[in-house]
Amino acid sequence: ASDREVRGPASTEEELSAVLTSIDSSAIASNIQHHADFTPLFSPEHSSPLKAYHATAKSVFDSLIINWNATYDYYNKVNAKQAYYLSMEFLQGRALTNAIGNLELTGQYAEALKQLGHNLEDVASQEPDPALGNGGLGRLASCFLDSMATLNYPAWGYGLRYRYGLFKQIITKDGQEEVAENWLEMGNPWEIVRNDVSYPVKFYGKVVEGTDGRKHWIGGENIKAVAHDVPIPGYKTKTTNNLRLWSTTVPSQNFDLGAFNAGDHAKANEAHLNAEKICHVLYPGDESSEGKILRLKQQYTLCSASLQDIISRFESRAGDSLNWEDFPSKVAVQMNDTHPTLCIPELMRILMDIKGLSWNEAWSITERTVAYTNHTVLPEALEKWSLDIMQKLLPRHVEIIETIDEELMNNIVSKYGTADISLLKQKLKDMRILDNVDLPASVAKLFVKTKMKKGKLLVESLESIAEADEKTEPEEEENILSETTEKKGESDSEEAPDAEKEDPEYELDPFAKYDPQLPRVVRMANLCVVGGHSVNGVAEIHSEIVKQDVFNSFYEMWPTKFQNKTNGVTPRRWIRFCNPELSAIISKWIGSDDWILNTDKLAGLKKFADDEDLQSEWRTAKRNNKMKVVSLIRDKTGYVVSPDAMFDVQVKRIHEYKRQLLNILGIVYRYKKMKEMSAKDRIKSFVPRVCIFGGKAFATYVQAKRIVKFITDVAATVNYDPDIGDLLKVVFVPDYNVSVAEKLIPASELSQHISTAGMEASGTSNMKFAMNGCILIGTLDGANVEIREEVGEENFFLFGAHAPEIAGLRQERAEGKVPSLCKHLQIRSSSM
Ligand code: B1H
Repeated sequence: ASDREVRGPASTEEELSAVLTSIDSSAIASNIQHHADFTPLFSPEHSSPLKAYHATAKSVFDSLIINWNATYDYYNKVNAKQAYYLSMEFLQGRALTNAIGNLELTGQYAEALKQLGHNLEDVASQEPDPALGNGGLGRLASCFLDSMATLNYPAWGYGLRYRYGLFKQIITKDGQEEVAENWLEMGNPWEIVRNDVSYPVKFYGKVVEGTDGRKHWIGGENIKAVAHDVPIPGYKTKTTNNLRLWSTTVPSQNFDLGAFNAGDHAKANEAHLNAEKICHVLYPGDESSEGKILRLKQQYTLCSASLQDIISRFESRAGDSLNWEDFPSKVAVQMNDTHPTLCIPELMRILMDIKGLSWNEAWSITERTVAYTNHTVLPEALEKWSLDIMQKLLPRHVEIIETIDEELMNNIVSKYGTADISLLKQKLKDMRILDNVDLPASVAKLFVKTKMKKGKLLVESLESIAEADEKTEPEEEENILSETTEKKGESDSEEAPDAEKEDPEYELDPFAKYDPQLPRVVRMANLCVVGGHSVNGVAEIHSEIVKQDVFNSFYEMWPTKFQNKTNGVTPRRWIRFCNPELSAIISKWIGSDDWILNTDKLAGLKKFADDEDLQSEWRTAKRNNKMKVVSLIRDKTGYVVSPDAMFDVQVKRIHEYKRQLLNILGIVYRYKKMKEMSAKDRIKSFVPRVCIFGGKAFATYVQAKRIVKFITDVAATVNYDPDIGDLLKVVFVPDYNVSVAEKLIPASELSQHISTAGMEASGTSNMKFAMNGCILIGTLDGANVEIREEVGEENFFLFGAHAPEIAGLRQERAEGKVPSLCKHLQIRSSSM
């Protein structure tokens, strides 16, 4: 059915069945009716939009299944190398409009629903918007899935099927309140439960050495991860990939029937609850240690179940010619940030303890298989796990991590040597995976000083250090322990230790010891950089900061590991489907709709930029989109805003570094200026604006919640001020999510991307706004830099200090100086 040039493996043969474009609307209508009649989830008497939605979704799902199965069979048959995107978050947004759009069946479905007395838009709006992600990171994962299917790449997503996604945000007079979002309440027509695809996942227990020489992880708590599959259709292609989400339950034999029959119902259900709570919520509050353990269990469940599944697929596709060396040429595991870091020790564990490979074989395979995307350089956001918690929960993985850490240290020692001991210390400090953990004997011996004084030994491991020292070659010893060689020579003498003689006492450099006051932690990002073959940042400036700053020592060690992959967004969801009117105008003027597959083609509009007809069509589309937002704002906030005012939008997670506070303070300033003027001057001096905010604050992030409250308070003051009228309105749209974004972005005229330079890794809404004909005001941060290059400086309001200036400005502030206004900070009052 597709006439586009096919590029991937999925369409190079005739394996895949045709996309069902030939289906006409009456066939679709009877299919929808069939589902409404024979799978009645709701009372059969009347056909509500909700019932119509479920029946429609089932009918679309039928179409997807054919291509989905065919895609799977094809990958199996050709044993394609498959990419796996492991992510704790997928912010999929609604599926219906996207699926029929990608199948090119939107017109037919609209017509079919009309025949059944419904309207497609109303029906589509019945779908809950599953919030299985926080923001940019989760949405990026979903955009990648769409693009990979569209490009016919054999690629799957793996994630968790949270029972409740991110909270629903309610705005009250006290600011943000969080309410559980039960997105599965009415069932999910877009998934298939694969009860036959499940894997055991273990926590706690202990490690024993078997007679076979392998390590065995035994006992503990055992749960079962069950696959739920969601089809990911590509656009204008037969390729339909898979998003596999795990839910957790108990292995069936675990129900304590005895306890139940004895009346102890709580005890009987304990194991169930314990297993199922792993997938209850997207981000369990981790202030408590229970919350931390749950989050770690989530991460491990994702890694363990996904890797067991990937490995079993690899084995079954390899058949009789199974060769583990082939693994990296058949499997690529991309870790979306550090949340799936446990993939590294888990793959090592499976390869060594279950498949019987040696450490070196397993390490080489692991390293070539996994890769890591970094999404943040904020120190507080770099994941650190308590070693003590991890040791209890995943004892075998901690052993493996300790060995990786030790090998890393040996690498560092051989690269930097011991001539400059403070450099060596610095490198170990920067790069070690374990932080505030004793150096292992093999490394600690480099930091031993010996004294001849009697006294209490300082560390228990001294014995092994002494042993290690005895084996050290004399030249090396001299080099390492130059200050103390003489004294050590005595201790190494052949003479039997004499109790009467002064015993040598070894004292460790404080560097080699842990501080019992501080927590011992595993630095997940360091493990990712060491264990993977590739590390990428998500925009040019961010990737530079990754190399030059946050991971500089690693960059020095492995310069070729580091690369940039600037984020992107799917033009299907973010122009074609969310802004059909603008899309039609673009296609008409370009003379083709191939820009939907290749956004470079949008440049074809350039030559018509001054054409008044295009401009007028463009303005009409924008105004129609604004009218929809006027209704949305009225419905959600009660405020009535004018579609003739400029829509100035800042929508993203609420965070200090994103500087919603700066935006709202600018608004307060503007409001005060207005109040100082006469009505006549006011109208002359200001362009009418509606300042729209949206975004959720993390539930325990007090400062962010205060910003939300402040914005809504400013709104309540400004919006009711009769002096101001339509000149200024401030709106906080509650519960910002993908479907709200799909309405706001096409209606925006100015959007704010004003993070402190160097803090926002990329930002992705900036791309969506730009694609919908909205002008950006922003700092030189994240992908703003590249967007500004693309759209041209004249179409971007540059704002704020540059990244390299920030440290100096902070320093000046800390010293109590008023920062010198650097050249980028000069604000003309007329631009307010
Ligand atoms: C981004 C996160 C993130 N970076 C921790 N880091 C989380 C970190 O639940 N957690 O623990 C969740 C999310 N998210 C965002 O990723 C960046 O801030 C954006 O700048 C970037 O565009 C996006 C996608 O790369």
